[in-house]
Amino acid sequence: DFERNESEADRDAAEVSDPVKLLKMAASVSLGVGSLVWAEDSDTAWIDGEVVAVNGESIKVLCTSGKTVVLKASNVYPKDTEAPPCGVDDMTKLAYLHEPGVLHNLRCRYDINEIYTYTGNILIAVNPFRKLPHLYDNHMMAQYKGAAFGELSPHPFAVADAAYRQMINEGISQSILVSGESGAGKTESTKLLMQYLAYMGGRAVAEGRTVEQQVLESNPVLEAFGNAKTVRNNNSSRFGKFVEIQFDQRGKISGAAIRTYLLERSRVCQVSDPERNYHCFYMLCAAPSEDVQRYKLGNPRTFHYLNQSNCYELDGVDDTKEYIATRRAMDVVGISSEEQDAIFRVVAAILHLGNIKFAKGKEMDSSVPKDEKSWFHLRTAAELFMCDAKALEDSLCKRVIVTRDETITKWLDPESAAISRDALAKVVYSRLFDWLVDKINSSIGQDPNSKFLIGVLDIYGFESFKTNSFEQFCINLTNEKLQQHFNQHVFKMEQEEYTKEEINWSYIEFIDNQDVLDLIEKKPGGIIALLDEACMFPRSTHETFAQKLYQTFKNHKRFSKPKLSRSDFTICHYAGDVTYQTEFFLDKNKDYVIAEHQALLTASNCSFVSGLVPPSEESSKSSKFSSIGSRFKQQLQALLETLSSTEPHYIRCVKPNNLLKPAIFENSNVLQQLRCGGVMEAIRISCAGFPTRKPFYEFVDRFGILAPEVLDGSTDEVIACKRLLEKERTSRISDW
Ligand code: AOV
Ligand code: MG
Repeated sequence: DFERNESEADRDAAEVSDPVKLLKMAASVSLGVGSLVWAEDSDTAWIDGEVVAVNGESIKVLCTSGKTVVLKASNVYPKDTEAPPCGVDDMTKLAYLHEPGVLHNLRCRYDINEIYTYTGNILIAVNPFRKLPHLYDNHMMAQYKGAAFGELSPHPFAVADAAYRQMINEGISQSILVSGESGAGKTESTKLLMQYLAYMGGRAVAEGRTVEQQVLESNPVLEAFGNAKTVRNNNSSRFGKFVEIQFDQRGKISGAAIRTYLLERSRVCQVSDPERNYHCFYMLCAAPSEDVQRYKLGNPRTFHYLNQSNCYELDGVDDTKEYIATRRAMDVVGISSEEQDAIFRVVAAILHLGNIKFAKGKEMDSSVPKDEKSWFHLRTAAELFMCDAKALEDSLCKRVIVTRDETITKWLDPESAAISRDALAKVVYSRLFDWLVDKINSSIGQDPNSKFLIGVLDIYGFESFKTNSFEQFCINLTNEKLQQHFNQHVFKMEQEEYTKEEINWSYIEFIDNQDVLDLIEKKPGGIIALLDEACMFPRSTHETFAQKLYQTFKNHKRFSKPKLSRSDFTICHYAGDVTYQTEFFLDKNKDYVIAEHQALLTASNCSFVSGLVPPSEESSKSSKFSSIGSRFKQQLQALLETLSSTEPHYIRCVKPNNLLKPAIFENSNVLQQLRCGGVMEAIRISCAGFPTRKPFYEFVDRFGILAPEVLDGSTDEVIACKRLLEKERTSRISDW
């Protein structure tokens, strides 16, 4: 590494905290008339052109689009004229590691279907939105097996292979963290990683249901129940997932554990056009007719939980086939046919439940099923849940209040009864999902003697929508935590590299987001703690909660109150500001089963249904409060502890456009993702030091012309480089 001398490094030390300056420094070559450059552009982010005039700090550029612009020098970067037209497979091979260079490189590669690129050890994957089967077949896996990292084209297989070999050679557990926004390709990448690990760690013998087959087949099962079409992705995972694959001494897969995080519950009852509810509902409606009859289903358009949106079918997806495939996958992961029957009975019961409408009853403020149709759906739901129809009606329309001296039965008005119905549907569905995860885990089995593992994390990326609720709050907390982990790791890797080459790196800093984490999860006093407090205090509303936040964090530099709002708050996240609406925070944070629902399900004649609500929770009638936020925080804590004990590898997925179409690469969109995913930050850290790394022979090749006399052909490259540098220094001094 020769790019700069010490005095320059000293000078830079004072400026390292400014990323723009840093990037600029990394590209510190003087621009003159005729220089080929990248100029900042409001439409395309960056446009290339040629400098036609320089006037102090302002530079005039003739762009390739034909227009001429005058820009400040800080908005113009030199263009890498040596990079091959089809790009380089590792960003660190670029002569200038700046934003336009990185973007241009990704784009050139994407145009020729090279969707994978490294930035050092990080793999960037740009979603092709088209099938590229040749990239992932057995032949490909065989090629990557044992190949040195960086030798073949960048690929998830290479990352998985590096993890696997590091685990075997050094005996250290590994993790592969896949991130990116919705639809960027996290789940697809995760499946490729699992496919490769199953290939490497599988047993050659065909045992029927091998552990690795079960691990792979857990994907379609969890996707059927936990994925749905959203505006951002036709197969969007509505939960986070960490799959831990355990290996024995010989490197063979000996067990696995799947942890899931925060399934989106609201979707079960509420779908907005053009999204869909969870895939399993449509699959079951499209099942072979004997199954449709058995579960008393029919056209999905007749169910309230599905017909709130006009979308029923997905392009290129046949729900009948999916149903059969899901059943087969359930067989493989060890779900018996009786259990499968119970699962689909519950799914069907939820659809019938959703069709029960309520009208005013005889008593004041009471409710009854509205019409004969509603009565029919109520009876059918009860039948499918295998519980008493009257008990179901009561649990939806009444509440029993136990006071010190008496028990009072209170009616619910039609509106409250509908809320009660939806609460039941959500609880049953989320418990069903948890049951599936538990079942898959116990049937795959854990290996208590496993020496090491490889964990694969597929978790929701940073979210910032027009309205952001509790879910976004939790998702963004996850991303803050992972970002901290990522920064610390990238920083550590840089340090190690420098120590190896005996280079002083003490001037490199990185931005730590500990202050945001404290704001959210500090105990006591953080936002989650204040939310829990509000949930336990009966008279709190979202407005009193917001007031409390405003008071507490008045002077916090990561927190602010939007001017025209009485209950929103804004957090300044590492990836940008997000304003949260507190309206449903309190409700969504409370985790409990309504006692009447608990009693209803417990009394079911179907042990599967009663098993969904274990009796230990019967005490939920008491005011004992369990918080989703706090539990999620603990889950994250445990996840990060696991991750810290592993050697991490990173895959950053990028979504090239929001149309979900091939061959469209939107510059600004991609840049935003590179920034949010920490790729730019990783590059920044790298730029703070010695970003350009050239092998010795290239250096001699490029600069040998400056002092041809030091090269006598016989000297080795390292000595030749040293001589070249010494020669260069003495000639500079004599120039003075
Ligand atoms: P996500 O997991 O990142 O979103 P997916 O992995 O589901 O995104 O990818 C979205 C869609 O992009 C897939 O259904 C494929 O159609 C396509 N796709 C992604 N990667 C590839 C690939 N390597 N080759 C071909 N097509 C691909 V979300 O779960 O919404 O955050 O919550
Ligand atoms: Mg996904």
